[in-house]
Amino acid sequence: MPADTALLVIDIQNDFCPGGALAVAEGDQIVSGINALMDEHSSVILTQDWHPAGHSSFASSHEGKGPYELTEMPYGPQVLWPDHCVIGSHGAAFHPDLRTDAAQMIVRKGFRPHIDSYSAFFENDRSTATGLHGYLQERGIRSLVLTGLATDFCVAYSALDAARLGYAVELHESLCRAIDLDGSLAAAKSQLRAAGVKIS
Ligand code: VGL
Ligand code: ZN
Repeated sequence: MPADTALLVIDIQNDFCPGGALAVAEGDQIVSGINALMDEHSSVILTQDWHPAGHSSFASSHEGKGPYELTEMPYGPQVLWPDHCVIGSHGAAFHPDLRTDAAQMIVRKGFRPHIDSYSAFFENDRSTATGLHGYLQERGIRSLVLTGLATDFCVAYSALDAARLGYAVELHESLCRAIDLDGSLAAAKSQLRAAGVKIS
């Protein structure tokens, strides 16, 4: 891979794998393929969903609401999730087989109590930056390969932001797995295609 291409690995954490709090079906089955892909990239970046206890994206923080219901946040509609990826917990840790040693940068997101963050670039208010764009610019990265969990949430939001910021974006669908809530996977894929993201 050219030196201006980076591999961005989204949220390969215990809570998104079978047995975890917000398990994505087959989430663990992509780990070895992602590890192998790391060998082809000179720049590897991981993201880690990283929420304080009582986070506003947790259904348990909203009386009368259950997981996977929608609520209205000051920044717009927000899906409510089971408690997951609580800072420092086993669920927030990377899957034990992920080659974290190969990563040069780990971006943590969702740590502000009142804003969720799906994208590796911007929180769900769409304006609070994580700092990843500045990091990539300073390293001269212009093209991104995305893999990880979940295809229709954190991977899709990251890919859409990356495309909007001007990166060439390729998403390896076989190295992603989806939550697929009420057609969210099909909706995400059509948005990704419309944004010029290459789905391979
Ligand atoms: C994610 C829901 C809540 C993801 C993170 O990684 O796709 N989904 N937090
Ligand atoms: Zn989360």
